[in-house]
Amino acid sequence: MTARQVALITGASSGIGEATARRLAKEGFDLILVARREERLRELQAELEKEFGGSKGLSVGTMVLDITDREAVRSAFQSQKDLKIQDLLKRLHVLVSNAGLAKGVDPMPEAKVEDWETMIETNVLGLLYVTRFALDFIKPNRGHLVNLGSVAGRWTYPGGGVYCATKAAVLAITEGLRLDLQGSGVRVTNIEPGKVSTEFSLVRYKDPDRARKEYEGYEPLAPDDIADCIAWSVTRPPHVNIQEMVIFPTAQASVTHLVRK
Ligand code: 8X3
Repeated sequence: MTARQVALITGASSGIGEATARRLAKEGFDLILVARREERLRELQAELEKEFGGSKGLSVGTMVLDITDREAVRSAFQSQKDLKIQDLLKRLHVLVSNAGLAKGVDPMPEAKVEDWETMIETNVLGLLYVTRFALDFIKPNRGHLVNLGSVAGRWTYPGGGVYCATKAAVLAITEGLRLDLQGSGVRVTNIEPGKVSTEFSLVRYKDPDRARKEYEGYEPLAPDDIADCIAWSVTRPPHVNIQEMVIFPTAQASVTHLVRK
């Protein structure tokens, strides 16, 4: 019997990360769930173990980690004390770099520099730290890096300049990884969603009314829709590399064209 493959998911405590954890557990992956919110991770771990553990064989570990803390990320991979996580890391095949956020929609001349720093630190540096240290464990042949880019990485919109820049960086990082990993059998995929109904807008606007309005009058994508795309990408035959996937809600034709009823 071949050992079960392990997927590590960042930002696993909610939204796309959480949906991807559920979906990959169903597909037969063991999991390492990474996020800052310990309680949410533990709840998800317990739920998944109840549904897919025992005779179904799922093993789930959690890493409470701020991915913007380089030394914490380094130590989580290189000096891991938890024996269960150590064992899971030995079987690491798939990394889903999902953790990311947007802060504010102020025009650039008025925007908060701290918001820019938070976005760049999380979406670019945090993703790079995890990728770099995870790559020491990712198995050649059947290894797979999945990056959560965005339609914002391909098209820029007013008030989104720096967020868009971070997602354009994720696209370039994906292409760089593809080139540098060529020949290793490790696949790299950039998933680029449009509007997905998650905590994203609440974090961006810090205003529940504004966040709710973001998804009113049309059917936005659900986290499960994106988890579907990720699961499909990582379950293609080994010779198939889905390099980029752009997914909009049907009502959204570009980053600036959205039809609401
Ligand atoms: C999120 C999509 O269009 O709100 O990455 O920037 S958008």
